[in-house]
Amino acid sequence: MGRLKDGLILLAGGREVIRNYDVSYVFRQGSDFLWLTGVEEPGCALLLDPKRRTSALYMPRIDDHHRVWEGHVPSPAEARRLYGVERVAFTDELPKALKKARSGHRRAYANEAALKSWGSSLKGLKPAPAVLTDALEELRAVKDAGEVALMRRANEVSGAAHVAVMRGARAGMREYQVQALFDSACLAAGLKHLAYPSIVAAGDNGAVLHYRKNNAVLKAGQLLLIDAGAENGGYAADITRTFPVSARFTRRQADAYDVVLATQKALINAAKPGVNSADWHVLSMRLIAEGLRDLGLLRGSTDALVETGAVRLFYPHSIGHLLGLDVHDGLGGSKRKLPNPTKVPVRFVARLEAGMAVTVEPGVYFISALLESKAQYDKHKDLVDFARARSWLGLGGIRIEDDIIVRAKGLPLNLTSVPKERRDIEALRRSAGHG
Ligand SMILES: [Mn+2]
Repeated sequence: MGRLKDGLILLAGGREVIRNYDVSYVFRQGSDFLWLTGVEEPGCALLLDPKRRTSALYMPRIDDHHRVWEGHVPSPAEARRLYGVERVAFTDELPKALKKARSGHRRAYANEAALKSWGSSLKGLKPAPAVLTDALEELRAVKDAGEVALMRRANEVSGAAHVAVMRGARAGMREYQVQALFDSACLAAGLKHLAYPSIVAAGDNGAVLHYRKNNAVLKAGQLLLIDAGAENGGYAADITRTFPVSARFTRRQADAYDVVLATQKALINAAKPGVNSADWHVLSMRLIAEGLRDLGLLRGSTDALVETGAVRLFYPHSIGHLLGLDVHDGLGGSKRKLPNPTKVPVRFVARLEAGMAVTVEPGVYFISALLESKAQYDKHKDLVDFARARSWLGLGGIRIEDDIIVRAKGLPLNLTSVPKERRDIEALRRSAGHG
């Protein structure tokens, strides 16, 4: 309300989506709505009036049929206590309320879903959904102590689940059986929802950035990449680890792993307030370029490897993203947006600030679609040893991802404590009986 004083603010929460017949998809509240209200029920709306400084939550009117099939839904009086909102009413009363509330306002800071449902009651006010989204992005980017506590617990539970996977995964299992180890550990520890569908990728599948099939059989000698996290009160953990299906890394796996790990640690240490996230990403590209040059996969100057995009054949994504109620938590709002000072295309270009939650997730991948492409070969043959790189195909991908909170002074707070040193991972695998 402090940011959007000259308009009426109206947000529609999420609605249930039918999967088939009378079965709905698992409902997840829209993150903006959840951030503002804490309400996890579908079909609600929030009306904020900055002029009169009032807030009202609108909930669907529930009948006995609904109560028979779906069970208890909070009454308006209960909801007022639960969510700390001044007024609670039913959504069918909202058009009438809008008629009253709109007087004296010029703009409607309503989200798209609210404009769709109640736009006719807001006629005459200038709709500004993008301004509302931007304000919320800005507010959500910096976490307060309560949010950090929720994220810390999401990370602790997810971290323990990653350790359970490192102990339990073995050759002969399907990737989805490894997924079951992770998911069940989170549920057993008290977190019912995952932040996103777990990626479990053995061997070559690790080179597919958003691998989703999770149905291949794990084989001895492969690497296993698992990118998975639970959510707590809606707040996500987003953690990736890569480890050998046998107890030990092969020489090549170890060499590539060490490049990623050294890069990841350096990038965590470099996450400070004032750093432009585009520069931070370029630093990750430089470190990976230098590491792969030492392995004979790349050649030429670090500048050239970054500026031509040659390093992107092995590292085609960026260093990280904001994290919060969404696993990819917006871009920090337009006020924080900076010009990109680099020659490299980057999506998230903002100044890092104390209190921001960010993932740090460099990776190295051996992707046949890039390494066997004639166009890529013609473009990068001077800087990439394609013959050598192709001999690494099949190794898959290595990504190491932790979640950090940028701090005003000193190193960031690392919420993730899953083993990532090679010797610790190998010791853990051995102690769990893997050969
Ligand atoms: Mn991530």
